[in-house]
Amino acid sequence: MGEASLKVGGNAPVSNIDPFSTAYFDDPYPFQEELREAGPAVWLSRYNVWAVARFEHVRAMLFDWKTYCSGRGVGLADFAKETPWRPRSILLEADPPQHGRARTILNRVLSPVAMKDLQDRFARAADDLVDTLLERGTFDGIADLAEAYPLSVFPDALGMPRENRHFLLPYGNMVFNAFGPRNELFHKSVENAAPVLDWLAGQMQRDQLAPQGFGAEIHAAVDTGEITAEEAPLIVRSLLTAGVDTTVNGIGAALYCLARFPEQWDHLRADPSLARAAFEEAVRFESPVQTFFRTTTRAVRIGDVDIDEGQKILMFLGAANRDPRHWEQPDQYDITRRTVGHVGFGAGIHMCVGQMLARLEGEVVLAALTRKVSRIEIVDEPQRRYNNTLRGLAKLPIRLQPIH
Ligand code: OVM
Repeated sequence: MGEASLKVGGNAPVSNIDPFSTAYFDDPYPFQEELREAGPAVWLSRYNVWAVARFEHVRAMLFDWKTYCSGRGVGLADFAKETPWRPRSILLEADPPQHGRARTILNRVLSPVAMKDLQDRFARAADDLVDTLLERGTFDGIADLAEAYPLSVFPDALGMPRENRHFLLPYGNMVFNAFGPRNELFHKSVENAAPVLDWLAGQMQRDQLAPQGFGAEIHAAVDTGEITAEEAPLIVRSLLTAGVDTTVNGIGAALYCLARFPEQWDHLRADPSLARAAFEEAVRFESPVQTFFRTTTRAVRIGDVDIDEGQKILMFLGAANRDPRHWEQPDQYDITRRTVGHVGFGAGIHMCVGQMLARLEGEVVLAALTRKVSRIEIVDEPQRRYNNTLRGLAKLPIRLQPIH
């Protein structure tokens, strides 16, 4: 730290902060503050990319897809210069007009109306899980709740067969690491990639998906001519990739917040209608998806910093969500806060297409807890899970105190 004020290459602040290091993951907040304070855009000398960490500029980038494209990848690798490690996503790693065709399908499959049909089933699954966990009393809030819940509802909603669901978490861990540099974290997560990728190749296909579910609905769009038979499996892949680890870390974040800030838990118990707001604030506060890159399609100026065409810019969603230029007391978890506008789900044309599903899952889990639990206690040291993109815990030992 301390180098951020050093100016090289004209008007650009420079920093040697490594946002993909364990020191950063252990406590990102001083680093994020340094990046926000250094300037509207900061040159990251370790990776030769730009960093944007202020809310105003992250938000502007997310809305300006023409200037800040996704088609050259949303990770560190520039697809114009190197071959993607997996076939490019036609949703996440695409620009209009291709992006729009895939997006239209998923907008429909994951629409608010579609979520209504899932509501009762999802709420019942949350109730059942919390009942089981209350009987145990003490358990791991990550494995036994934050992971167990999405795994109990999402694969069924997608229409996956029962076997091989254990591949979902390692696959997600791999992809989200792969948005970062080829560091030790990445190499470790792809060590055993072959069986995972073999499973994935099959699981994307039509004949591997139940006749009812998100997967079947995506493939049905081939019959109507909306998408090609080559595109459908890739759109299913987007759900397999983005549908589990994200919600795991969202629910984990909410649980960790409510366990750490008991006055917020008491407030939620007193007014359970705040369950959705409590989840949303956890997404702002922890920002489970910390960063994504864009690539400039032309020379641009961000604030007073000049940036060339073809440059990678790392958007710090988590830093933007705690920027004191935009948020009052950003480092406080406050379930009554107006969270609208946070960029935890992104913004603009790529804004999380599964956000309604994520919120449904988060809400029913927190609502089930408020109905049955009086106290959430952390009983042992939480352990962080390191990932180049995702922020969350590996372990959260907790004890639930039942009501009565
Ligand atoms: C995709 C994809 C993968 C990872 C994340 C994501 C957060 C999408 O393959 O389309 O969105």
